[in-house]
Amino acid sequence: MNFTKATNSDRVIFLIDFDAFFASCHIIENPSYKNQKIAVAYSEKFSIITAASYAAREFGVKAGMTAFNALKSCPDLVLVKPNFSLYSKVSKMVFEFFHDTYSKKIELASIDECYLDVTTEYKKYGSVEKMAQHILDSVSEKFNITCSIGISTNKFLAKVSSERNKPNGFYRILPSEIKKKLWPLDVLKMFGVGQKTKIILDKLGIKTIGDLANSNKNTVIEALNKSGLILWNRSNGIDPSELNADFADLKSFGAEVTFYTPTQNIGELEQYLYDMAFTVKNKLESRNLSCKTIAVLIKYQDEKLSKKKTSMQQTVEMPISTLEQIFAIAKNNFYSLWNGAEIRLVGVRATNTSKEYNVKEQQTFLQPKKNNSNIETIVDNINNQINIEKLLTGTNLQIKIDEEKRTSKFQKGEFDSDKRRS
Ligand code: TTP
Ligand code: MG
Ligand code: MG
Repeated sequence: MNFTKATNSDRVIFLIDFDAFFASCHIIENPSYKNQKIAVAYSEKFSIITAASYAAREFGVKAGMTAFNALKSCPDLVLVKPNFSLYSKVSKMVFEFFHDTYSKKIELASIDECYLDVTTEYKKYGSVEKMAQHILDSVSEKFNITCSIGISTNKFLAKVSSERNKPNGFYRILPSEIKKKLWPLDVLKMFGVGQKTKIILDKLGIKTIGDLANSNKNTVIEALNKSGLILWNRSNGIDPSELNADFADLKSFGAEVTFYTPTQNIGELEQYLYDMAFTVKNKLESRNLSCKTIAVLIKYQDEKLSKKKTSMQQTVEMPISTLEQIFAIAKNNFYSLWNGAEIRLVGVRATNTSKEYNVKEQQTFLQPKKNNSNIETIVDNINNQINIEKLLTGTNLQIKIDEEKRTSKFQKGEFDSDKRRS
């Protein structure tokens, strides 16, 4: 195999992933958390840890554990309440810095990961490694958090490399090093190989990435169809995919969360919907925008179900921008969409944004002395448009949520009314 030709080894791609991201964001707000044993979770026994600092990881604390088990292995662990708008603010701020400072070719891959194509830019820094070190130093100096960098000639190899020298380090795989650095790894390390694919590959006697690379291409395609070809190519270091370098991504107004443990707990789901509506509202507010469309996205745990429709959006005639409005429409969409089965991912997104009419501005500008009645009017107008469920003003919202929780058909007797944050 001619790697040089097949992998277009002229490219220099970085995958930058923040270390212990959610936990690290809280250090920005509260510097005394630096190097401390902290984890992000609600302070309830069965709340799931979404991120753990590296200091906490030394005591066995891992994302995906319950707060209860984490405290058992690390009794002085500090649990920090999730703050989704903080995470998206930090992520946006650092990604913008990368875009302005290092490369215009940036693809945002998740809230804490981005690809940078630095094929031409690295020369200014003397070498690829010097540029990587420059990024690590700047992030830590400017933002008081750390990240790690995977470097290679394509996105797949950069992603695999990014996990090899965490935290606060970089790792590079050159095309000539694939045999030594990539092939010994378990196939599970490849993005796109989950337990189901692993079982199929196991049957073919494929355990490592090297096994896959050296197996018969057609046998793998027969077993896994199109994804078989992609995986076989990647195991051989081939990934021609370009960066989806549309910086407009930063201008999208969404938030989503993936659950380590899939959930059908209505209290927990509503809590996340509420937090995400809050993030969306803040994102709109920071650009002084309103929107007309709110979409909700669900991914079910059961793969058969995820093939069914998993997103629902609703467009209203009059632009909206308040938390109550966004949450109410998101909740509407959610209940129209959800079949009660276990959910792996849920997201809320605002589209159809505009500056032309901002409900909040109108309300304070036009009728400053009649705030409340104006809110009621706006809420009523929107209720008439969506015509499914009443939107509520802030005062009534919590009462309504509590009522619904008590009567929900999805409740299944497992809901603990104390679980929801107010
Ligand atoms: P990761 O980058 O996977 O993890 P991390 O940044 O906490 O740790 P590492 O240093 O190993 O990169 O995910 C980024 C954030 O996304 C993480 O801090 C919490 C959140 N997250 C979830 O909410 N659910 C999930 O299933 C995963 C994988 C992450
Ligand atoms: Mg990370
Ligand atoms: Mg990540």
